[in-house]
Amino acid sequence: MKFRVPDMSCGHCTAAITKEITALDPQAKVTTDLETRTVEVTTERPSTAVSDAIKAAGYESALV
Ligand SMILES: [Cu+2]
Repeated sequence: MKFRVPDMSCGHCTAAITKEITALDPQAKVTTDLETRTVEVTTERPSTAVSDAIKAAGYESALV
């Protein structure tokens, strides 16, 4: 699944988002792209749980 995270603007943001998603699912594969402000996540968890984790990091997201 892939999310657009408009306010993700630097390495601090990507680290915070990756940390929260990994807390949700330690097996998750997280790839962030600052250029397109997207986060690609490979996980068994539902997208709603992942977007909640991104929100917990302090960011709004939309499923792409
Ligand atoms: Cu940042």
